[in-house]
Amino acid sequence: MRKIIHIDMDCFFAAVEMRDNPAYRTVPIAIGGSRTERGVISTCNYPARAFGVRSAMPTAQALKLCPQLILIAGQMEKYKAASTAIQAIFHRYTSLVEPLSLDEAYLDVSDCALFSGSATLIAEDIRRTIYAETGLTASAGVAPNKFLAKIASDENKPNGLFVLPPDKVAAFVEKLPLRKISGVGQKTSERLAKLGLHLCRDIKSVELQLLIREFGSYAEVLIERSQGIDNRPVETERERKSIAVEHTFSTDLKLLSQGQQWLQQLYTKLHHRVQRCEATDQIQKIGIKLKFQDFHQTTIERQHHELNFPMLEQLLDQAWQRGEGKAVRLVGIHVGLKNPQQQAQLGFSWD
Ligand code: TTP
Ligand code: MG
Repeated sequence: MRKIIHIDMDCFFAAVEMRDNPAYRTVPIAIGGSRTERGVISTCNYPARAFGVRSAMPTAQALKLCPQLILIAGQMEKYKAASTAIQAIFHRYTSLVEPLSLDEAYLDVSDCALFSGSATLIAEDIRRTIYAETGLTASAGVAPNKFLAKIASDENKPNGLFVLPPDKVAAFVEKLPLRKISGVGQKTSERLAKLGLHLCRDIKSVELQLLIREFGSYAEVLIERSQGIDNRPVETERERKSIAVEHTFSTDLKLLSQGQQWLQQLYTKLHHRVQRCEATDQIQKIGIKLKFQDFHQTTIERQHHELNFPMLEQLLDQAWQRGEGKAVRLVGIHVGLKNPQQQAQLGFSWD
């Protein structure tokens, strides 16, 4: 049984601004784009959230909800410095740290001997240390896997801790809304609701074949997560060898032109993810994967140092021909990243 901690800083960018300017601490503030040029809010503090202001909301809408909202342009350098500081703190407890973004990470503390191995006490110590050294508050979730730890860190936000011990998992997931499962967005959630599925416990009553027909390979994730199962390891950035996105179609694609349309969407998604992982400089190859209607799959890769759409189109064409007329049930694209030694030589490091 593993012990995973998920740490997520509270209203991160806004918290940095409140720390550095006491006048901001009790009034609603938001970090983000201007009111005139169709800006959007990056984040806001909790007083602003009381008015309904949220991340990714157009600034104009935020100002309607909260006219006295103080808008701050934000300084990414300051947020990056705070991020580096918290990542360094994580590494004092374990080397198994997986950063998810500037303000979030998973830690696998299964083998951490501090505090007699109590993940709860380790999490409290991490929160205390972060506050002492950066003046910022963090929330933490402790659970037997990444999926549950991430949900747990949200339970007592801000500045809170939530521990989900293994013997409480079954009861906890029973009542958990399916949309808490990562990957269940608006669309999937609506499709689930149409089938009468709202909570994790509802999945148990559905025929496996129906789930597979409706959700393709994602059915497996739904079944596992809804039982509180998540065997994904905590992967340190150094171990990450590739970044991939893929899509399983509800109806198999017969035409290459349909594949090309999907490729555009997948490309946008992958591009975004590579940027989020700050991996743009680490790309070594790009590739494509197709799974055919008979479940056979094929992969083609090319050495290349950047994401390149025309090259992916070419690879799609080649891979499609390998199917010799078979319909395609899944398209995936990925980038291969430089190996850890090469990354270290480039000075790539979080610690
Ligand atoms: P989050 O952890 O999603 O949000 P948060 O830390 O501001 O608030 P919470 O207390 O709910 O955790 O994101 C971390 C930072 O990433 C956030 O401070 C600003 C940035 N961000 C954006 O720029 N745009 C976005 O849409 C989101 C969600 C976050
Ligand atoms: Mg946060």
